[in-house]
Amino acid sequence: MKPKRCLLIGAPVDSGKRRQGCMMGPDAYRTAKLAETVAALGHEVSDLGNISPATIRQVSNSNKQVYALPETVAWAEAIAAAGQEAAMHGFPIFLGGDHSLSLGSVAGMAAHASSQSRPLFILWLDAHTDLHTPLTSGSGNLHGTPLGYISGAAGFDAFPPMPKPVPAHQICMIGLRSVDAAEKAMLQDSEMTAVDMRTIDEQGIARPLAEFLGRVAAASGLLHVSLDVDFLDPSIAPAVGTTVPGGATFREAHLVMEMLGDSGLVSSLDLVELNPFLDDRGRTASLMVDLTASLLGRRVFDRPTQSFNARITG
Ligand code: 4U7
Ligand code: MN
Ligand code: MN
Ligand code: MN
Repeated sequence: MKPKRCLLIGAPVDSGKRRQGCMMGPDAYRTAKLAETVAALGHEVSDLGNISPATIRQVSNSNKQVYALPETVAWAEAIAAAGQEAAMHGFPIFLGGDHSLSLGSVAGMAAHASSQSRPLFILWLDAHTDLHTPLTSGSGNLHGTPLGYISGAAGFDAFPPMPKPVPAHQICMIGLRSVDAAEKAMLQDSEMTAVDMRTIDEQGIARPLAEFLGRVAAASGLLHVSLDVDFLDPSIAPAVGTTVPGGATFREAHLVMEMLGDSGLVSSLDLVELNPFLDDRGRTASLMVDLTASLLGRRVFDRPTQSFNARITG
């Protein structure tokens, strides 16, 4: 793999849901030696430290259930600005922080893609679809809304406008097993690719991923990957507030990251939803670091991947 300039952006945002702890995520990744691990693969790594939210302003919202909207908007503004700046200089890795982080990271990457006149594709590795809006969310937890925002849904007036909403056919979700009725309805007439765990059981995880990567490559797109800890099965990744049984296995998760790395298409990465307060001697943090290593080129043996992808899709 060509050496990258990896820029670690700590974003300890914890306002996207009521249960706290994701604020400790960036330091857990540092403790699990993320920077050292990535550097050992031959990449240049700079840890930019933790960013702070922008100024918190009062914002209006009609859904009284929504939790910590002003804080989450302030975080999104800061994360988008830091991300757009970092993308001009290297490969941003956002260390969350809960998944409301992506309200900022993807906005930043969308602005960057737009400045490069390249289409932005999104791979969402998650048990959930995160398609709610501040108007539709039943829980009021904004970590369940970033794909709504990214895809241009209504109800995000408090947030900076998405530079360019990501077209539905450029969004792929893999790992789904907890989807609300309202979200199912939103998916119904949408062109987003939604791969649930049953599809993975029946077809394997490589096939749908290779199909999506083929589309990214054909469009010369940039690819932002958002990895929610709850994509993984809770038996291997307990440190998350929203565990759902039946998630990706250790090897399924590594295979995804290896294929992403081999594709050479990934331009930015979110590591989100790690709650170190719920971890078991750091094993979830360490697994997330190892998955990042797989994305960035750690291999047992190198193999000709183009032919592998062709074999899977062909
Ligand atoms: B995560 C949920 F109701 N849909 O809106 C909601 F099931 O970032 C869950 O994927 C959201 O962890 C999960 O609160 C957000 C719920
Ligand atoms: Mn600069
Ligand atoms: Mn999520
Ligand atoms: Mn989730």
